[in-house]
Amino acid sequence: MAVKAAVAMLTLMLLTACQSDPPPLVTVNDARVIALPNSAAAYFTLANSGGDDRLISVEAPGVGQASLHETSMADGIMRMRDLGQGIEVPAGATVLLSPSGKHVMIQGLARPLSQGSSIRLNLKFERQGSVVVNAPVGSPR
Ligand SMILES: [Cu+2]
Repeated sequence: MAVKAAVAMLTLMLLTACQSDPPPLVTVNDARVIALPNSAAAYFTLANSGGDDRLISVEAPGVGQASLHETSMADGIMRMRDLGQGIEVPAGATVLLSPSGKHVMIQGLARPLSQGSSIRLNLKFERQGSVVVNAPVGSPR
C-alpha cells in the first residue's frame, strides 16, 4: 500500500523529469587535429538535437595530455585559458571549436603526429557519457 504509493510517486517524478529535461543527443562532426610545436590542438563541431549537456573533458589516450582551452584576444595579445567548467552544449545548439576560440590542447606528446594518420579522442559529456571520435591529423588552415 505505502510501497505502491511510493512507487507510483517515483514513477510520476521520473516521468515529469523526462518531460521537462529530455536526454541530450550530441553528435561530434568534423573532428581534426593540428600539430603545433611540442603540442597539438584538436577541433570539432558539437551538434545537440536533445536536451542540455556539457562537455566535461577530453582524453587522447596514448597521444598526450588533453585539456579544454579557449583562445581570446585582449589588447592585441592572444591568450589561452583553461576551461575548468568544460563547454556548455545547450539543447538544440551547435558549438564550434576552432583555432580562434574554444579548442582541445594536447600537450606532452608521446610522439610527433604525422600527417595522414589520425588520433582517437574520447569526449566525456556530463549526461550523455563518453563519445569516441577519430580525428585526422591535418595541416593548419
Ligand atoms: Cu590552447
